[in-house]
Amino acid sequence: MNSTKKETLVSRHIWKAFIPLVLFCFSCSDTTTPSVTEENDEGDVAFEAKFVTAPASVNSGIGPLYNNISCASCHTSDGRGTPPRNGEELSSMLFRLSIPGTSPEGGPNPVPGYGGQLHPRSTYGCSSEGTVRINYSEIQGAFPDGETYSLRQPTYTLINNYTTLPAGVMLSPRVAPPVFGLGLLEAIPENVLTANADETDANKDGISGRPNYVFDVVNKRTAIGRFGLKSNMPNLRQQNAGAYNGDMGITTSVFPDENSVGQIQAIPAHPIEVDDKTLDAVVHYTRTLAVPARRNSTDETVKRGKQLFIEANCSGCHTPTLTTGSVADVPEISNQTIHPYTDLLLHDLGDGLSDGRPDFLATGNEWRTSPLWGIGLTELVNGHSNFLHDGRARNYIEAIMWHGGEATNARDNFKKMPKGDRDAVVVFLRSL
Ligand code: HEC
Ligand code: HEC
Ligand SMILES: [Ca+2]
Ligand SMILES: [Ca+2]
Ligand SMILES: [Ca+2]
Repeated sequence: MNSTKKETLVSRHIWKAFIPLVLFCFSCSDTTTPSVTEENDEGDVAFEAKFVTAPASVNSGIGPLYNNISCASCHTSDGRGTPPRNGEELSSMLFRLSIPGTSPEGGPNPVPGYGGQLHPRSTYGCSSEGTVRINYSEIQGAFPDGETYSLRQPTYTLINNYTTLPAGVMLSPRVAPPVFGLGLLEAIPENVLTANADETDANKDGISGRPNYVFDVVNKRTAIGRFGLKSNMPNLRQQNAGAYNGDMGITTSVFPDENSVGQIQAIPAHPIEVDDKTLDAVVHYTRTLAVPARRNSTDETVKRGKQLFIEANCSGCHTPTLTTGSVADVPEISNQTIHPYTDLLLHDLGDGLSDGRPDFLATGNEWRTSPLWGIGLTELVNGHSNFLHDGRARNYIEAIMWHGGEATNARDNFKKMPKGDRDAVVVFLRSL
């Protein structure tokens, strides 16, 4: 990797509260000290900015309906959120909503009075749309050698709804994922993604990943999906503008209308709340936030764990290596060999993980392969190890044992491993 290209990658900021030192590379072959550009400082500040009720002189216009007040309040330290613990309110987890059918763009069909997302918080003049009660039950399991594990099965019930819900409302729980390395994922050429797809499972390995195709609202056309937990967003600009609008009630040029569809009468007309300069800075920030460096990659157990990960065919979806294309004006992310451990494709992971809610082409059972880079720092940075789309898994083993559907063979290969090998896979994941 060309080291001069990397100098503008923001590394100082990621996971900054904990480890301001190591975070410089994707391929982990050199030790360039990263610096931060002015544009990224602006994006960094904007990512953390806490919005307040209008009118205010800065960061004005939260809501009237919203989930949280800043990007960083959900993407904690640029890492991941959690489901609420004992009696806490929803904070870094949100619920997408829809009814059967599709929107004119082919996306989820919004719920009358609620739109496409549940908004538990509101400013004065509007009501909270409701919240979700989460109950967990435990499903006991055991490995052939007798070691036990327990899977936490959630049930979600929409409660305190401000107005009648139509029949057939579908809920999709989603916890905020980490936000580093995304520019590199955006820079993977589309033909690389489609080349990894195998929708009819021609090679008969039980894995039939396929791309999602979603709606690009700026260019008004269908585009391959890359972001969001069902690859339901085409690019970072739309993803970030969508987050401002959907998660915070902040309008931009991309989404100029407030999200408070059912209570629109409560809001006087007003100019957009975040201008293009700030939106562009946030996009640049999420595009250039560096991936944490690998740790212990030459350790013997880590190497064995990686080998086992490949032999079990975890790598059939969690693709270890990809190459980015050229991105105009962003040399930092162009033509890089990366190790994201994702194919960005949709895979049916079985009924156990299903949310039962389609999202463009994704069925309820299908999810985007989670990138595994950086996952090993979750506990250090976020203080927990809640994995999967709704944070139900409490550790790596539970995350793996929830895999079903196309990942059944890989999961069973893991399940059959002797304990020492299972531990080595976890040690490998912790090194990412
Ligand atoms: C209420 C919590 C919450 C807030 C606030 C929030 N996000 Fe997110 N973010 C999420 C969730 C949940 C997802 C996954 C969404 C999905 O699957 O549709 C996500 C996804 C993303 C992604 C895509 C990550 C990936 O791996 O595909 C980016 C980028 C992102 N958010 C940026 C932002 C920015 C920028 C802001 C502030 C403008 C923001 N988010 C505010 C919860 C939040
Ligand atoms: C058929 C494709 C496929 C295979 C094979 C597969 N995975 Fe996954 N993996 C996924 C998808 C899709 C998700 C996201 C599921 C969700 O969020 O509900 C995921 C999520 C994960 C997560 C949680 C990531 C996070 O950020 O929350 C871990 C850890 C993981 N996989 C490890 C493994 C290991 C280890 C194996 C091999 C034993 C494996 N996976 C095999 C597709 C696959
Ligand atoms: Ca607003
Ligand atoms: Ca709503
Ligand atoms: Ca296949």
